[in-house]
Amino acid sequence: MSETKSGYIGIIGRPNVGKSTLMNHIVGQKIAITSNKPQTTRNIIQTVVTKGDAQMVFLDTPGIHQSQNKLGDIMVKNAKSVVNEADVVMMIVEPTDYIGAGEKAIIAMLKTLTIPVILVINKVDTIRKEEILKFMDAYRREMQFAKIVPVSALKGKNIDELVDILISYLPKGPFFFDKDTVTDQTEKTICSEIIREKTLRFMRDEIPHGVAVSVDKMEFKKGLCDISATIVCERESHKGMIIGKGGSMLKKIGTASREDMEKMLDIKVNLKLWVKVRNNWRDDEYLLKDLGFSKPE
Ligand SMILES: Nc1nc2c(ncn2[C@@H]2O[C@H](COP(=O)(O)OP(=O)(O)OP(=O)(O)O)[C@@H](O)[C@H]2O)c(=O)[nH]1
Ligand SMILES: [Mg+2]
Repeated sequence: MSETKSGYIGIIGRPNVGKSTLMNHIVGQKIAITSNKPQTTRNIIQTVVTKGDAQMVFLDTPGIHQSQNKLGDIMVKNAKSVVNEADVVMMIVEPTDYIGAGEKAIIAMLKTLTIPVILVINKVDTIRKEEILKFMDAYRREMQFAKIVPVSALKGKNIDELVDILISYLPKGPFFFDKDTVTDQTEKTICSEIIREKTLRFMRDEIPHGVAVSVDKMEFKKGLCDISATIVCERESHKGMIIGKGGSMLKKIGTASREDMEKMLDIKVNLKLWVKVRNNWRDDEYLLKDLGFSKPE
């Protein structure tokens, strides 16, 4: 038998740089939700990709940002904690030669590590080809990365090359998971995230940031799955907007969510949505825990 390689790959970076899009593309399935608003990912999401004799365990993380509430603190702590479990780290950035304070703070943290750090310059579909070298140089001056790889997660550009590079940095060792394992996310969690993604897509900025979703019931019957879920928001006024005129917004969120759930579960879904107000839940330790958010040990 040939020797196998396996390892954990931490994906870190500022919010909205395309971490979840990149992980979904590599795993070939939509596991993590994505949106054009920052702070979309709230938990560490694990996916497993087995390719030949190599097994990669990706850890997608919340974007590292200046947190404004307890939820933000938990998100950032969780994101930073993955570097302690990872065998390789990928720092994802946008294509620019302006390296801001946010990136610099992440780089300072990465400089303390002894594991290989690969810089991935994402979204290269948005720039002219000639600019890439300039951006690579700007980052090279900040830190000695093991590799700098330009990609487009959205267009799937240079991703196979990135995967081969990641495999080359994996330590030798047995697989951690069975070859068919894809993620640690349960169907229930993915369903609640789908609903949050639709509120991110359809609602104005401040509302989705204060939204959490819990799936209260998920029951498979003959050819059908009954799902009940609650959208938790921070204010009565937000509740009104989430429900919309005559329930129109909630219907829109529900229909789009149901379509995605049916695709994922491959079964007809009957979705019931409720909206509840929990004042300031993002700063309430008890409610945060209740909604499944906890700090790493
Ligand atoms: N043009 C372009 N857009 C991209 C690319 N990759 C991601 N995006 C877009 O960037 C936005 C953010 O993507 P996400 O994958 O949600 O970013 P993230 O880093 O996971 O964000 P957080 O979870 O908030 O930290 C979305 O609108 C994506 O469609 C890319 O290669 N090219
Ligand atoms: Mg994300």
